[in-house]
Parts: sequence; C-alpha cells; structure tokens
Amino acid sequence: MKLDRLRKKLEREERLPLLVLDLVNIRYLTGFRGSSALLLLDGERSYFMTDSRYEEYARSILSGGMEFVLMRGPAVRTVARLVKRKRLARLFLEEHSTTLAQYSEFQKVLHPVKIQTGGSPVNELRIEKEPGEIELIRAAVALADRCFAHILSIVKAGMLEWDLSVEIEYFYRKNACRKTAFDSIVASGTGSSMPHYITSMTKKIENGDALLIDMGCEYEGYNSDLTRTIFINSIDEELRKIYGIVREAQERAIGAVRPGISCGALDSVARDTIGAAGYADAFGHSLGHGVGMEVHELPAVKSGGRTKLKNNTIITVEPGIYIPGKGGVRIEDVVLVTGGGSEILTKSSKDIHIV
Ligand SMILES: [Mn+2]
Repeated sequence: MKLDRLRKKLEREERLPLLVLDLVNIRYLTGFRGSSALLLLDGERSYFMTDSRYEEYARSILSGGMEFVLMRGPAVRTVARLVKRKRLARLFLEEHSTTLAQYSEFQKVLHPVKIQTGGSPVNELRIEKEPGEIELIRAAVALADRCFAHILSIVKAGMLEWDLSVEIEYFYRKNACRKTAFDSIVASGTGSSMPHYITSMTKKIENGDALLIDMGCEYEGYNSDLTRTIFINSIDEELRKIYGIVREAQERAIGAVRPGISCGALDSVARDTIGAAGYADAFGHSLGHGVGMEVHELPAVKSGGRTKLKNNTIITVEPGIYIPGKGGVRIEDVVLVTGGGSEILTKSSKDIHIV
C-alpha cells in the first residue's frame, strides 16, 4: 500500500527511478530494521539491497514484488551493477539523505548515467499516516501520558533534575519502549527559559521553581512528544500569567487545525496570540512539527510554512514563552488532523499543576 502510493507519486512527479538511502524511509516501505540497506524503485519493480549480515532476515520480511540483491563490496558498486543490468539512463537520489561524498561517488562510478536530485518523496508521503501508524502513535502517546502521571506522583523539591529524567527513561523502557524519543528535558527554575535545556546531573529541583518537562518515547517504531510545565509548591505571579497566555495560544492553534490550513497560518494563530499579549520576542521557535517514525518529521509547523495539513497528518502544537533569568512555559500536545478538524491525542491535563 505504501509502495503503491509512492510509485504513483513518483510517476506523477517524474522522479523514477529513485534510490532510497534513508534507513527510516526503507523501514517505512519494507519493515526492514537493520543498519545497512538501499532500495531502488523503478517503474514496475523494486530492488532491496543489503549485505550478508542481514540477508536471511531481509529475505524473510520482503514482500513478493521486491527483488533481493546481495550487496558485495561498496554499496555504490552494487547499485552500479543493477543500473547496468536495468540499462537505466538516469537515477534520482533522495536529497536529504545523500551526502556530497556519496553524490560525487555515484556520479563517478555510474558515469554516464545521469544522477539527479529526487527530493524527499518518501518523507512527503509519510505526512499522511496510515491507520496502523495512527494506532501505534496513539499507543506511544498514551505511554507518554502515563509516564507524565507517574512523574507527577513522585516529583518533589530536593530531587535532582537528572533523577527525574532517569525515572522517565526507566518508566518507558519498563513499558515496552526500546528507547526514549529524544533525551528528555527536565528544566527547573531559570533553566526552563531555555527551550532545549540540557538536563543537569547536579541541579536540584527547588520550591517555587517552574519545572518544564519535555518527554517522549518510541514504541514499536513510532514516537510521542509531550511537554508540560508544572510548578513546585508555589507559582510566581508573572509565570501564572504567562501560563495562561501560552495555554490560550496553544488551544486557539489546536482549534484552527483542520485539513487544508497551511502550517504558516497555524503558526500565526499561536504567534499572534502571544504577540498581542506583549511576549512576541519570548517565543522564538516554531509552533510544532510532524511526529511519526521520527519524533521530528515533516511537516514543519513554522512561520511562513506553505505545507497544508491533510487528513491523517499528526503534528505537535507547542508554543512557549521564555523569560531569561525567570523561567519559561511550554505546553505541547500531539494532534491528529481529522476530516472534522482535529483530535488531541495527548490527554494529560493542561490545568496548572502545583505539586
Ligand atoms: Mn516537540
């Protein structure tokens, strides 16, 4: 089904034959989870290349329409043999996953075959999730919600940021995740004004702190992403006000999610709300991003973004306001675009938590 969708798209956009080098895209198209593979798609057939370490495994999972090609020596030589056998006159390479070194090598070894940039069609295809993918993302998101509830039940002043981040990782791994989606962010006090704070191994969470927690897991190859900002024992009055503004911006943006809206227009809904409250300069990052096999994938939900949301796209909506020296607030949900508008997959409450 995914391969059929891709082939139609490539035919329409005249980007065949295409060589897929991105292992995430190869996993998306074939289910292969190894660390070395290439996939060549042409008009009717596809060719899956991997080395002897993965031969038995690859043969066991490849579908009938795909020919197995054993990689011997450098990958580019295997591609060259295949290109010669198929008498291909040109080859499109995946743009985002081809290094300059690989590009030069392909040009040299495949000469006179024309090497062209093929864009990132598989990543574009991944914007529209299939039903099975949505179920796995739902499951990953549900684990993030459960993990957040667990963290709320144990967090207290005196704990190290690091210990809380280890609790997050332990919870996920104990609950069938191979890994976290990214290094969890546990940012206390003034650290919370840094949107991508590096969790400290020595800093203790203190009374009166804002505590920004950004956490996600990878479950069965699909990711979740959840941010909540909570407060330890008491809340600063400006941060309470900021929390209300961020929440309003976030909920307005979610209210605007529907098929057809551009990512730029959606970003503006949140950015204008924060700007009108006087905090335009305190919201520097983009509103969100797609979530799926990668925790950050297309579409980029950013200012000026022209990609339009489609039915079954899954994105984050995560505005924030950050005041250096004081603290920051970010609220992030994972949202599924539906025919009727949207469904918020993350269920953790956005009421102010003072714990
Ligand atoms: Mn995120």
